[in-house]
Amino acid sequence: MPDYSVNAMLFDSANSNALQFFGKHGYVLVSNVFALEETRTANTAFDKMRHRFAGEMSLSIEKYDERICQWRDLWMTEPYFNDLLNDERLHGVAQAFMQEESVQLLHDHVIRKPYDALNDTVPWHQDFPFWPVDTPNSLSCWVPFEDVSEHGGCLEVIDGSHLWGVSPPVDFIMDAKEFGYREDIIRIPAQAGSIVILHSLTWHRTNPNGDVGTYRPAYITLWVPSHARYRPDLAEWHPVNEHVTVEPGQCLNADKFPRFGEFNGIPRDTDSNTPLHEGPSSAPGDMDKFDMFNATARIAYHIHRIIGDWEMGIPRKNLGEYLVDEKVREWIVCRSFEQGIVNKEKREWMENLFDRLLVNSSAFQMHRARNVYNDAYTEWWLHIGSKWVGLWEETDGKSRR
Ligand SMILES: O=C(O)CCC(=O)C(=O)O
Repeated sequence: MPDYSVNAMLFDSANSNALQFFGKHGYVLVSNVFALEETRTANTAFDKMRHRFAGEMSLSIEKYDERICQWRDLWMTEPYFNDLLNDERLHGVAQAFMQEESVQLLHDHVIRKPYDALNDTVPWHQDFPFWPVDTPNSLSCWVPFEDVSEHGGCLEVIDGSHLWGVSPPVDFIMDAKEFGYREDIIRIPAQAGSIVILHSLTWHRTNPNGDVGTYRPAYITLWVPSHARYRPDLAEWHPVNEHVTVEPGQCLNADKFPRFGEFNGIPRDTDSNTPLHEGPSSAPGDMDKFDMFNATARIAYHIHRIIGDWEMGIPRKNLGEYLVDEKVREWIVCRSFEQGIVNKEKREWMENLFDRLLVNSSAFQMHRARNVYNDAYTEWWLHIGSKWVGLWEETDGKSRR
């Protein structure tokens, strides 16, 4: 007996039954929104983009797919995705289920789970706590470009959990949330071209894709009401902040956060009865901690200290700048051997880890693409970073910055 049930409710539009279902369960599946031919065209556009990005990073597509599985802000650079975003069938659904006259895109992304490449669990989480806005009356639309079976890495939700309120953002790498056995876990298999709508407070995850020969590309758009107010303090780490040109408390700028529907321009709070969270438990400057929100900056800080630049007051570089530098790599290896942080037999493992970290940081810098599972970052912290931090704490009494 599986420890989940399988969703069997399909709706053919955002009709009143579908709205009622969404209000009760926090998710809904609207089928056949896009024709099969359209999803094939979408997949082809997406594949071309992946190949182009791999080429720009001088990687074979196989090597690229081993390390990269998430791409964001596609509408900004890829005409096909811009057309898709502007398709009324997509933003109209967001508008209908949010019951808002006007909605705004927070960002878009594709997550791909190929059976034979990067394919792991995206842990349980709510989406809203990751977003720098103040309105949990928000949602995401998840559009698979291939059929996704119940074993194919489909979305899995806790039924009705959007009514549980707002929890702090889940740190996927250091503190993944586990619920254990529950009777209300539902998997949502979906056909290519359907849309799964998820309330931004619904607890959800995806499992590894167990279907041989499938890739599970899903186009995900995240939507907030246009009157949502910008709250950078809730998610200072979030990459969308780089596109914001308004002040805290104002509505998001429509040039980078496309808006659909009539809007009077007035910021407003519809959820004043829902207490919000306080952001990640460690602050961005808290360099002795490690979490997924600030992992890149923290690793750059570790390297800054390991190679001695920190002590000499030399400004910190970004992670990619360190990792392309052979001298820096060698210095990290030698110093980590010297201090007994890493065993000398592990040189090859370290080189491989540097390569993986470099691909991840370059993919993000060049194309806003990443490995959603952050495994290289976690490995760095567990086997190198945390040991150096322990050493500094011993020698400093406390870490100086
Ligand atoms: O598509 C996936 O694998 C994960 C999607 C997800 O968790 C999300 O959109 O928040």
